Amino acid sequence: MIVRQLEEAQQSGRRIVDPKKNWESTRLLLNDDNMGFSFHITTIYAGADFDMHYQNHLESVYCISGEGEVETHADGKKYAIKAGTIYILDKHDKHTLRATTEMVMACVFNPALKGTEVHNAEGAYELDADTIA
Ligand code: 9YT
Repeated sequence: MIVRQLEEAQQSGRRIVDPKKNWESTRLLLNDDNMGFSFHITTIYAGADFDMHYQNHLESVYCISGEGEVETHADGKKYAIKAGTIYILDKHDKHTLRATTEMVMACVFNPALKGTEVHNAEGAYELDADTIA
């Protein structure tokens, strides 16, 4: 069994800060744990408004706290996000995330992230990222 503490992970290389300063994410469970998915606690900063398109991954996002909205580009639908909301990008949906307040999210990625990924120009993660040492 593997046991980790968020507070400890936040002090380590598991905490990744978005170079564009929209979010930070502490990656508690990664590819080298061999679970088939990765699990992260992500903070979306208040006022963030940015596009993502996970062409190489499926992602589920559960809101622990905060408020915002997610908009899917294919149909222009907007969904309110508050504590208890989950959105599931089962079609690699291109989307915009907006944070009215700071939002804390639990995020699961399949395939698992390796550790150091940040968004490319399309708002996706490449598959050849480095593993955290
Ligand atoms: C909700 C979302 O995808 N935010 C971007 C960061 C991502 N959750 C991550 O790398 O943990």
